[in-house]
Amino acid sequence: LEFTEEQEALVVKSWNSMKKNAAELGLKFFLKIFEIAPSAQKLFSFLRESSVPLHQNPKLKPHAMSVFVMTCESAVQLRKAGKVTVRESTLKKLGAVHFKYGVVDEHFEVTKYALLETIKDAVPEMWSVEMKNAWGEAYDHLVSAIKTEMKPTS
Ligand code: HEM
Ligand code: ISQ
Repeated sequence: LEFTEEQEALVVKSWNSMKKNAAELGLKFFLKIFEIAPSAQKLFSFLRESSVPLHQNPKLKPHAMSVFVMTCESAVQLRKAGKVTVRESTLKKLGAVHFKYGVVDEHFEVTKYALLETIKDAVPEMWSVEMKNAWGEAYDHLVSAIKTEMKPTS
């Protein structure tokens, strides 16, 4: 099953419309994850070690945005190359970090759900089953690429 130009367009179009509100979007994304899986909050060192409330944490927005940006980039790569083509070194780093911090399959599932809900709330007028599936597929491919590198560094 290939990733179509239409699917790529749905992802890119919605991201272009959402990114103006990056700060709000990032906070909502995090809050949705922690609403479903409160214990996931403990995984993030910059939240554990912080004395300011969640919404004032300076690392929150850039971190949350990296998930949106990388998923959007994966949609482009899937259409162009039929697979996720994140740089080898980036993928190794991502795999190692997520392994080290104890991220498991359930976290990836909750995060997928939260990502899709956040997009739905951000661009309700654009939202459709096709858009949901396009973002979902791009996310799934990115996650399986990260998972292949989730092992201890020797
Ligand atoms: C760190 C992206 C899924 C938890 C990171 C970093 C990136 C990233 C870019 C920073 C890595 C670095 O330090 O260089 C992604 C992407 C994901 C994903 C693209 C899925 C497509 C998840 C999930 C969880 C998670 C499902 C758990 C709910 C973490 C944690 C860190 C991290 C705990 C380390 C944060 C710290 O420095 O304390 N992720 N992530 N990630 N991610 Fe993810
Ligand atoms: C996963 N990895 C890093 C940062 C994140 C921010 C929000 C939601 C998920 C994340």
